[in-house]
Amino acid sequence: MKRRDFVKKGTLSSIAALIGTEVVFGSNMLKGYTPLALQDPDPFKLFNKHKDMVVLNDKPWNIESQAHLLDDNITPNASMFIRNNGLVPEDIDAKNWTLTIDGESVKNKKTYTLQELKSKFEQHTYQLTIECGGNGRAEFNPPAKGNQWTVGAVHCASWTGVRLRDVLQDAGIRNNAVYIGFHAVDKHLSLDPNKEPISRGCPMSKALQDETLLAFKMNGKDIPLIHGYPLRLVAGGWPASVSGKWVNRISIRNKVHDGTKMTGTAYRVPCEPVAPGAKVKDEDMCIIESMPVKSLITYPKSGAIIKKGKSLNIRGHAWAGELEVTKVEYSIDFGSTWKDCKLEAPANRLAWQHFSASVDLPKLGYYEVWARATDTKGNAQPMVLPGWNPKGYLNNACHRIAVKVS
Ligand SMILES: Nc1nc2c(c(=O)[nH]1)N[C@H]1C(S)=C(S)[C@@H](COP(=O)(O)O)O[C@H]1N2
Ligand SMILES: [Mo]
Repeated sequence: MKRRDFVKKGTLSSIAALIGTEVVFGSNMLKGYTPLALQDPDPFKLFNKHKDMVVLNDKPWNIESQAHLLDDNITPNASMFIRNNGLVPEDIDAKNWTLTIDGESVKNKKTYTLQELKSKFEQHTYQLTIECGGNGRAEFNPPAKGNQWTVGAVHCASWTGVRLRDVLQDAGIRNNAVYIGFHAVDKHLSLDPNKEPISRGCPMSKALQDETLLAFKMNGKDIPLIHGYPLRLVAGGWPASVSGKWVNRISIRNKVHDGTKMTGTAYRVPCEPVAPGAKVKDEDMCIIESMPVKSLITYPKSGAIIKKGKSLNIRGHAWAGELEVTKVEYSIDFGSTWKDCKLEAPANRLAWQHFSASVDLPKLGYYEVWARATDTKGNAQPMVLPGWNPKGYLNNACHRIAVKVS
């Protein structure tokens, strides 16, 4: 039973049990009245999140992680950031859930139950790095509107599902297909049923990759509601906005998908670099595809104090969108000199890679440890903010932590 129903039907003593103490003048409450203590949900309890997560917005829910919470190789639910454009759907009926494949370029429009998807197609599990296009937005100047993510809008969980490719091919893909677009059941903030909060997609080449899944499990369990239960599109390495949660329809399009947040300036950057603060025309903005190379020091937590004479063991993860990371280096002198970290191969394509190093800090005092990753094409993270863009996307500047030797 949902808490709200419980409160509606609840007796005074059950309400008291939920609040944890007696409601002193409770018998005066009107029938159906919900006490304030039960009106304002605690997001950490509601979504099973770590108490150090940072709430950026509650309507819609946007909750950021922090570097030190992302230390696990496979991100647990408790540390996964939440990004919503609309209202979290309630009353999900997984038993009667269906996925429809339609669009101009489908050969036969088809609808599958969740059970059919699970039994008809081979299942696959991949660890996939999913980073919000706006991760790092808080640093841009002039500032960009939108959630002020710092570094925590990224996760790499393990996703299990069927390949989108297998399902699209089962329905049949016409030769003129260029893009897919997802549709989901979350509601627009205006509650207007004709408006979708978000409906994005990707070119067929990305849709047909081995690792692009229609997932029904995350870290071996049902996907938590807030991350897309019961069915989620996952397209690792691309802006997380492509990975539609609560998906019930995928359209095979004969043109670039034109759903909500595909057009205008959403998830687009200037096709050519511009000066900070410049006005950019819509037609000069290009859709973000692969995310850029990036890394995060997840241990120790920034602010750590090290005993003199001890070396400092650092570790973290690095990822590079569609590419692999070939090198992670660290610097303790503000980027003047760099040394190699130990770097592991990814668990599979599009999974983040783990790095570690033993860092010698020569004398007492304050240091910063910076990390810099390089991808297979030789692109390295910039030491400071990369190209300014109107919406504050793609900040892949080197992550840094402060440490003190005392
Ligand atoms: N249906 C639906 N899917 C969605 C969104 C949404 O608002 N609705 N937000 C997108 C964006 S912008 C991001 S960054 C990711 C966030 O995924 P997470 O909340 O599981 O971390 O979901 C994407 N998929
Ligand atoms: Mo996002």
